[in-house]
Formats: sequence, structure tokens, C-alpha cells
Amino acid sequence: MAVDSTNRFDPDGGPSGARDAAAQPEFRPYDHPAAGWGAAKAVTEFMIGKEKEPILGPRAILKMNHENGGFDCPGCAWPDSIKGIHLDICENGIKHVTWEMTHKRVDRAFFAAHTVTELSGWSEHDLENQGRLTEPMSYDPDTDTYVPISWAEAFELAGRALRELDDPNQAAFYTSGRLGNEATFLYQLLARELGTNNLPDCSNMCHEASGRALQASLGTGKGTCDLADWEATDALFIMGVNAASNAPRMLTALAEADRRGAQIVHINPLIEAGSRRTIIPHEFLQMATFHATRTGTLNLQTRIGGDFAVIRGIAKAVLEESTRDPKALDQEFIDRYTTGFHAYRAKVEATPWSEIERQSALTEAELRKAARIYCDADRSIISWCLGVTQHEHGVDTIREIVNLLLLRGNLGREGAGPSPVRGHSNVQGNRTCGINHRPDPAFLDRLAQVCGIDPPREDGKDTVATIEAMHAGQVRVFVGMGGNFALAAPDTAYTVEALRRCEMTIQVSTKLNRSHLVHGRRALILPCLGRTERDEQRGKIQETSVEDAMAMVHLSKGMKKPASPHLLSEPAIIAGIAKAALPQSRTPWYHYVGDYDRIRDTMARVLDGFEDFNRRVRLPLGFRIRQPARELIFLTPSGRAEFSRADLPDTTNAPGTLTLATIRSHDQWNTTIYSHDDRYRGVKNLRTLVFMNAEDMAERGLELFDEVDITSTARDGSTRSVRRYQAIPYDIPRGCAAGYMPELNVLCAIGDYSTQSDQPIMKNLRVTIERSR
Ligand SMILES: Nc1nc2c(c(=O)[nH]1)N[C@H]1C(S)=C(S)[C@@H](COP(=O)(O)OP(=O)(O)OC[C@H]3O[C@@H](n4cnc5c(=O)[nH]c(N)nc54)[C@H](O)[C@@H]3O)O[C@H]1N2
Ligand SMILES: Nc1nc2c(c(=O)[nH]1)N[C@H]1C(S)=C(S)[C@@H](COP(=O)(O)OP(=O)(O)OC[C@H]3O[C@@H](n4cnc5c(=O)[nH]c(N)nc54)[C@H](O)[C@@H]3O)O[C@H]1N2
Ligand SMILES: [Mo]
Repeated sequence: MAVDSTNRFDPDGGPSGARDAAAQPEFRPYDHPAAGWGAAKAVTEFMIGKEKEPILGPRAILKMNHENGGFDCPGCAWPDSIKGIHLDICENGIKHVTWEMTHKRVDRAFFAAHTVTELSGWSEHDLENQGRLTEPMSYDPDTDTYVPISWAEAFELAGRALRELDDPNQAAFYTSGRLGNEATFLYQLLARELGTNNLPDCSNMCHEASGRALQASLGTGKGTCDLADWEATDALFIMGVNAASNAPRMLTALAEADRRGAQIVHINPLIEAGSRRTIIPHEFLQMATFHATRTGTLNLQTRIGGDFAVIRGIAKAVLEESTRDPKALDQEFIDRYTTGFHAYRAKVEATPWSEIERQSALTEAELRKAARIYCDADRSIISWCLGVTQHEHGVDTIREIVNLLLLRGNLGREGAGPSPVRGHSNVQGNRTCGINHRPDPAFLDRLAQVCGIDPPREDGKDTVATIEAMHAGQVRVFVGMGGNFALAAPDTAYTVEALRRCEMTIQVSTKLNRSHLVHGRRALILPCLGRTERDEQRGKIQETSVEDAMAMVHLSKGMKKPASPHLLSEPAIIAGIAKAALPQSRTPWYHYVGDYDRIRDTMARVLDGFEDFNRRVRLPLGFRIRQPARELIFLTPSGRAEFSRADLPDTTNAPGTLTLATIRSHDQWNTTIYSHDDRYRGVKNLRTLVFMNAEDMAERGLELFDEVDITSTARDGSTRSVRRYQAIPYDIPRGCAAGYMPELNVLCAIGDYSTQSDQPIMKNLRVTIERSR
């Protein structure tokens, strides 16, 4: 099979709108500190908007990430300051919130005026930029438009579609990671009471590898650090994360670490803005004086996919050092708390430096330098994001990270441990509260006992498996609880076709997006309240809880008047569907929705670590979920932390080919495209681009902005192409290339997911790049 796509969204190809045709692209390498004036200016422009209408007032900003009482910034999962900084905000968080708070509306008149076919030709930016959805809509094939429908009718349509399935496993319930904990709990209860574990989620494309690796090594699916650890550590290793754009409040932690004299090592094929200097996002005063703080001591520019070799190299240097200086290892910790050390040591010793250098594209000397930093530090944290997870060997790489930490006892004490940077603001909470296609039997037992249901025991389908099953006609009803499945998933053409084969697609959303236009035979758009909005049930304002990337659970309370009087909260929508789908259900769906405390009371009885939920979540900073590995209790088969001992795989590319990573620009939020700029990488008005090493470009006779076709070759030999992308010479190792998701999802074949994590290998596409004809 060969798929071809051009710049415009074509249903068989991919998304469009990568460039404003009237404006010329620009590229000028960025050498200013991250955050600072550029960010301040961007925020102001964004808040005022093209209509010159202030959207997010100072009052709302002051309520962001506040101690309990405000709303949790939906921008990312970085924890809130523990020191009570009352302005723990950033440029991208403000953009994110403002985007939700827009004054614009997508109402029935809008839908009547535009057919779905017409809207399909619009860009992603233009679709979302129409504003907030206002009332439930149902697709009418006769007019090819969405028409208004009452909530009661919408629930009945959804309920009937689910009731009429021959088998509950013909339904799939997708979650995007912003859903609050209470809605999450009800959502998984709906799926399981119906009889399926088909709960695909965005985590399947995000941190699945982290969960599996940490579970295998330490018996926990989460990192063990919190912000206090970040503030106490001596060395931070930051792998595969673009902090300045995707977790900007991390810049504060990096700058403070540098001021304290801690060492910071960045491991990334790109030298990202956040790895050099920053103006601390909330220290506005510094902007006036242009006082920037360093955010990095060493940049290790590895190949795409070279991380396993990097960590093995550091571990090898540490083990070699230990023959001269036994204190390089924490032998007492290793003996007392771990298993598998000797086999691991033998494996590392058997991995030659030449292979480590070839795989990592770094020299032995550079890796020894990193090892020196690691050995000199009493306490180290290793943190990572998608640059590590979205690879075939993501699980082995993260287990190698844990191995390295174990060597020096960097676990279960202040300032040390593994610390994955999660993505969506509540993606971690979703898992904690039951969104898992491979549920733990003990959890199901408690769910059965407390909720009086008989949950299915066999594994359900994850994201890729759901797409394949929709394609094959085995999943016939798709429910999307937030997110933008059509674009976020791999292999756009295949995913689009899969959604179109459904009998019914149901999208619970705040804004118009591609997933409403790529729909099943019948389709519903169910508009919900956003995180910033007041959620009132039976006269009482409701709060929902979220869990950040460091396992802190706290309340979020929206204050703003809802975008439309017809919006329902996510719990209310789930309850409405559940009542219609399960007429015999004994679950008190509407009783739950009447007061979220009641949902929390049930959750406290089902979920580990949620005892006394209603009281503890109301403490000023909320509460931290118990983390056994942090207490050196390992829920692994051996009862100890387990060293892994994988062989170092060969991840280098064949001559003539490149390895391409799909990444985010500064001005996007996953599939939401705010603008066509990428300030920290110096790009303006261009998204259909590919960053390449200058020598790789010269070899192909390419210069800045030359048009190229990119063709990926999947494991099954099939090819996929995008055309007329523009090449940009960039500081990136040879043989590597990078461009933006979701446009480039077209190139990621549905079958190309990791055999270790089932995650699509979105940062490891094998491509050829040649001049467009
Ligand atoms: N503003 C904003 N914030 C966001 C998001 C957003 O889209 N916009 N998305 C949210 C979500 S869901 C997530 S999961 C996170 C994502 O946060 P990131 O993980 O930062 O997301 P990406 O842009 O995909 O960038 C990955 C980084 O990995 C690097 N990289 C690529 N390949 C490799 C590799 O092989 N090895 C290493 N070491 N590095 C590599 C890239 O150069 C880039 O710096 O951010 C969250 N926060
Ligand atoms: N090639 C490639 N593909 C990727 C990635 C990559 O790095 N490369 N990254 C992957 C990752 S890490 C992730 S997390 C996924 C993201 O996948 P998703 O989570 O599915 O996508 P988003 O773009 O975050 O979803 C945006 C939509 O969410 C809806 N929304 C916003 N706020 C709310 C709300 O409060 N409630 C509800 N119900 N809806 C809301 C809006 O309608 C908006 O259009 O994409 C994955 N896809
Ligand atoms: Mo993510």
C-alpha cells in the first residue's frame, strides 16, 4: 500500500492548514533565553486577540494553579509550586486557558451554514478557532450537516446504539487526559458495567512505556519524585523533553537548581531553548533586567533512538569507576533492595564502547563526563518524556534508566529517583482512577464488590487495537471523551477510514475539531463544560479532582460562566449515556452527579490510596498518593527492585535513510494549532517543514526552504508520503530529522508500534527525503 498526501487535508491523506498562504515562512535561529519578554509579548497578543477583546482577565490568571480554590491549569501535568507561589503560571498555560475561554461560539446557525464536506476542507486552526460548541448536535446525512438535538434525544440515540450491540466489546471508550478523576471513575464504570475493558486512551501513545517499565522494575506505574525532590537534588538528567514549550513551569525548577549549584544534563538530539537559559516564568521583574538563569550544564546531543546507548554508556563508566573507587556504587542499597545486579553488570561489561558510541552518536569522553557528574552527585533525578517513550525500545530504555539509578541507590530518598514528565493535565489521574485496558484483577474485585457490578476480566483494546478493530468492523460504536482521535492517532488515512466504518461515533468536546468531521454512519457531538467553567449541580458548585505528574491529588474549581447554558458537565454526560445504555443499572448515576462528593465516597472505597478522599482532597495542597517504591516497598515478583539486562539493540538507520521524530511546535497543544510559528526554534509561518542536518541537506543538494517529499517505509514494507514539505538546516545529528505532529502522523503506519509497550513509534520513523519534483 502506498499513501500520498499533500498539504491540504484530504480524507485519505492528512491534515492541512500548515501555512497561511499569504505570508512567507521565516527561519532565524533563536538565541534568547526561554520565557522572558518573547513569552510576555506572546501572552499579551494572545490575550487581547485579533478582536482586541481581553478574554482572560487578571482575576482568572490569579486563580490558576492556586492552592485549593482555583482551577488547575489544563496546560500540562507539571505540579503546582509547593511553596505557595501564587502566580505559578506560564505563557503556554495562559494560551491554553484563553483558547478555552474564547468569546466565539459554534452554534446551530454555524452548523446550518456549513456542510461537513465543506468544513472538511478547513484547517485544524480554523476549525478550533470558531470557538466553543454550544449544544448537542447530531449528524444528518440528508443535508450533510450537524443539526441540533435535545440532550434527552442524544442520550437515547447513544444508549440505543450501545444497547443494540451483539457484544459489549463492539464498543470502545477513548479518554483524552484532561478528564477529571470523578468523571473518569464514572466513565470506566459505564464501560465495565456494560461489559467491556475497551478503554483506549491517549496514554497508549504517550507514557505507556513508562508505566510498563516502572511496573516491571519497581512495582509502580509512576515516578517516585515530587517537586521537593527536584528542589533538593544535586544532579538532574533531562531526556527527550522540550521543557520551554511543553512543561514551561519546569524551567523554574531548572533555574533554581542551577542557582543552587546542581548540575543539569540535557539528553536530546535538539538543543532546545529550555536547555540553556531562562527567565523564570513567574519572575516578571527579571524581564526588565534581562536577568537570565542557566538551565543546563551539559547538552548531550544523541541520535534519535540513541538513549538506551547513552544510559548504558553512563552505567558502564560508573561500573568501571567502581573498580577504582568502590563508593561509585551504593553496594549496601544494591544488596539490600535489588535483584539481578550481577547479570546486569555482566551485560554492561559485555557491551563494547565502540557500540555505545555508534548507537548514541556521542564519544566515550562525553559519556564519561556525564558519568562524572552522576558519580559526584549525592542525589540524582532522571526525568524523561516522549523522546524516550515513543520508540520500539522505550520500555528497555526506561528500565535502563532505573538500572542506572539503582547503581547509586538513587531511590526512596529525598532528591533522587525516576521522574517522568506526563503530558495531559490529568493523564496520570485517569490511570489511577481506572482507565486501563489491562486492569489489575484486585482493582476489578473491589469495583465488583463496592459497585455491585460484574466487570469483564479479559483485557480490552488499546488505541491501536481499537483502530484496527474499527477497521475490521469489530468495534462499531466509538465514544471519544475529549481529545481529537482522528488526528492524534497514527496512520491518519487508516484511522480516518476506521472511524468512518463505525455505526456511531460520539464525541464529547469543547471545540470543533477533525474528529467531528471524520465520523461514523451516525454521529453525535456532545458539548461539555471546560475546566475553567462553573459546574453547578442542584444549586451547589462542584469541584473535580486531578492528579499531577508527581502524584499530588487536588481540587479544581471553575469560576467562569459556562460558554452556553446548554452545556453539561462530563459526569452528567456520562450519567446520561449510562442511564440510556443500561436501563436496568442499579448504579445511582444521577445521584452521583447531584454531588461529586458522593462519587468521591465510592472512589475512596474502590481505589488504593484514596481513603478519606473527601477530607484529604480539601487540604490546602491536596494529598499525595502513597507510592510504595518511594518507601522502598517493591510490589514486584521478587519483592525487590529488579535490574533488567536487555541487549543494546541496533537502532541506527540504513544508509540513505533518516530517522524522523514527530514533535510539537511551541504554538500548538497536541492537535490544537494556535499559530504557524515555533518561536524557540526560530520558525515563523510554517508547519510543513522538516528539520535536517546541514550535511544531510547538502548531500541531497537542498537549501533552506527547498521543497521535499518525505516517504516512510513501514515494517511491513508499505510506504507513505507527504509532499512539498520545506527543509530547514538545523543543529541535529546526522541521519536524524524532525517535523511536526499531527501533520506527520500520516507517515506512521498503524502496524508500527512497539512490541514492548504497544505505543506507536512516533519518534522513530524510517524515511527517505528527496527534492519534490
Ligand atoms: N504547550 C504544550 N504543552 C504540552 C503539549 C503541547 O502539545 N503543547 N503536549 C502535552 C503532552 S500530551 C505531552 S505527552 C507532553 C509532550 O512533551 P515533549 O515530550 O516535550 O513533546 P515533543 O514535542 O513530542 O518533544 C519531545 C522532545 O524529544 C526530543 N526527541 C525526539 N526524539 C528523541 C530521541 O530519540 N531521544 C531524545 N532524548 N529526545 C528526542 C525532541 O527534540 C523534543 O525536544 O507535553 C504536554 N504539554
Ligand atoms: N505523530 C505523533 N502523534 C502523537 C504524538 C506525537 O508525539 N507524535 N503524541 C501523542 C500524545 S503524547 C498524545 S497525549 C495524544 C493526544 O491526543 P488527544 O488527547 O486525543 O488530543 P488533543 O489534541 O489533546 O485533544 C484536543 C481536543 O480536546 C477537546 N477538549 C479540550 N478541552 C476539553 C475538555 O475539558 N473536555 C473535553 N471533553 N474535551 C476537551 C477539544 O475539543 C480539542 O479539540 O496525541 C498523540 N499523537
Ligand atoms: Mo501526551
